[in-house]
Amino acid sequence: MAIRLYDAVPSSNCDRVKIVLHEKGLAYETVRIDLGKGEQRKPEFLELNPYGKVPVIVDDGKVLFESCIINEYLDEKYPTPPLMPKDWWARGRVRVLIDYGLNYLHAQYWALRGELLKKEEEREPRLIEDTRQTLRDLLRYLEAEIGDKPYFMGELSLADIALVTRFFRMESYGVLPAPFLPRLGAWLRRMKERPSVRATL
Ligand SMILES: N[C@@H](CCC(=O)N[C@@H](CS)C(=O)NCC(=O)O)C(=O)O
Repeated sequence: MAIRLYDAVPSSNCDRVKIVLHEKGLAYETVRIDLGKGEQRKPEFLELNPYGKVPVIVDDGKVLFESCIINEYLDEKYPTPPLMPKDWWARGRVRVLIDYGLNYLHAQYWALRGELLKKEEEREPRLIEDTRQTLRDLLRYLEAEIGDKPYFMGELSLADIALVTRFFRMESYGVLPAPFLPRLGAWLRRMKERPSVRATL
């Protein structure tokens, strides 16, 4: 039975799971949740995910939510091609990089997003520019971390996949490209060329 994915469009959190499904060549069917209509708060959806958020997957009748947890599950259950390094420390690093790019940056990212979602006349241009700059400064850590490697851990891993959907948004919010983040720029171009990413984004 194909994996069922409850998704929404657009949703960078759902895209993160779709990229892993594509990388692994796994068949899946989607059930579209209309977030604008509040379908994620319906009792039948809350039974699947009490957080009231997509993505959710059902695999062999078993339910999972939270995109990064789903991705680790998919990688463990369907190990080809592997998307986590074998080394224990390197596995920890994958999780640290994901935490940095998604959680540590979240407040600034969310503030910028909130400002850009306002009507143009209600936006504060100074706040937008300052927040973009703060985010660029926070990204210096990831710039140093990727170094001259094609992917964060050398080979493609769940870190690249978790971060790329957030980076797409950052690009559309004007955070990237930045002259002092050339390696992240090159990594993003490399990620965009992957069939899994092209099929998803
Ligand atoms: N940490 C969650 C975040 C999921 C999330 O925020 N999903 C958004 C769509 S991208 C959502 O369902 N929002 C609906 C809502 O908050 O009401 C994950 O990684 O899966």
